Amino acid sequence: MKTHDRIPAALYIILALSFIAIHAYVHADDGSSFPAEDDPSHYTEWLTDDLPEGLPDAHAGALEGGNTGTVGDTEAGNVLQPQGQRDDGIFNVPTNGPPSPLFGAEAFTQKMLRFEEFGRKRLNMQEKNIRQAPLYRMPLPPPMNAQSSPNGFLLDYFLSQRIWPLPTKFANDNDLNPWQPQIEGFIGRQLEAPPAEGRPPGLGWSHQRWDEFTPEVYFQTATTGARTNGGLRDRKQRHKYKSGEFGRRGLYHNTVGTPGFAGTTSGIKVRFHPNMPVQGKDTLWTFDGTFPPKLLNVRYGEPILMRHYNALPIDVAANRGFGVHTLSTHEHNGHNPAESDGYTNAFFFPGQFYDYRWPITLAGHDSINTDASDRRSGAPDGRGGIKQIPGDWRETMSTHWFHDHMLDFTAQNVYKGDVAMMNYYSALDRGTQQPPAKAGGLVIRTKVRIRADRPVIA
Ligand SMILES: [Cu+2]
Repeated sequence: MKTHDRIPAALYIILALSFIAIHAYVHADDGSSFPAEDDPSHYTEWLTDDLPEGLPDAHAGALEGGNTGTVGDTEAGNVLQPQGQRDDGIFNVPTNGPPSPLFGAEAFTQKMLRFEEFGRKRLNMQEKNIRQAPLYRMPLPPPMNAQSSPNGFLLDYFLSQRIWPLPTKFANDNDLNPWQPQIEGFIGRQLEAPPAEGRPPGLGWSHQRWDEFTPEVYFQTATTGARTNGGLRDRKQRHKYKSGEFGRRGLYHNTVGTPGFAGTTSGIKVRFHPNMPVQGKDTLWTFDGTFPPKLLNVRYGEPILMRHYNALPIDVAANRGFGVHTLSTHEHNGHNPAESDGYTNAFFFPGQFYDYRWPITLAGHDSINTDASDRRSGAPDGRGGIKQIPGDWRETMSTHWFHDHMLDFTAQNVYKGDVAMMNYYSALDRGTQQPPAKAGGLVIRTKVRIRADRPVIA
């Protein structure tokens, strides 16, 4: 007698019902269903044996170009040549070269730059005219040559435009990579309709539960070579250089500490100390390509979209021997769906963008406090109150960062500068940093100002 003959009929019914329930749950939202056979992202069996013969490298196509098309090209551009990186013929990680010169810079002899906010714009996908194409829109400015990044002034103008084309659930392959001619010219062959968005195609890479976590705010940025800050985000700073320590008499009103930088980051060059040299476009790659380093402020329960452009050199060897020009961005420790989380090999090329949609939900969104009745689970509502959200308040997070996650190059690209800070605001922040107006009928105010630019001990 086989085992299943002994299973009572009631159990069959329970099994059948639970299967239907699970099935219904999976299909309740289109984002959770499985990609069909003809979908480019359809799942294949896990492969645990040796890889089949003739399989292209994971990075095939990503490292073409350069003078010789080999790693020798990146070595040639490196300041520290291979022989200078070796000790007695042994390659000593990381460089075994001499320590970096300090150019006479001493500790605590400069003012530290404050983070510069990306700033966010409202995105209302229900808005009446939102689908209307702008009358004029400048495309992503192309670089002068394959070894360059776009002109900074043009790039700033480009980034200040409203988001277009609109973000979509599926990766955008209607529009083409605007740098197609420059890329073709460099690699010496035609590309077959290279898409504008680098997010892989198909249901498997579409934004999960897009209708439920539609982005309400967005910002646009480009990872690009180091350049002088053009003040693109001055008006995006929430303090507007008018309040607190950023206000007229505040410690940070002047961003650099020398004349000409009152209430602006315009003119700030990418360098670590006034004595040190300004970093070149091939030595540092940052968000916007500028200093100060960037900060993103988000609120729980407010899904946000980052349209991330890759404005790095087309020539993979134009990196001074360090870092790779393909990008994949990871929001470190966020509760984000895989397609927006710097997933292995979901990377994008120069000229392309990638829409990262971060739902900014509490862990346990679907299983704990689902009716959002717990006052501790929430976010500032912008009016001094709390907007309650589902999920587990004990999982509330605050200080994050996001960074490049390119397979095999994460360390290099992070060290190269492709990092940004991120603050999560929650119900635990109470929406205000002010102390209670009165404590026991007594108002106590202290005013402490530490002047970092003046030594306390002479
Ligand atoms: Cu990380």
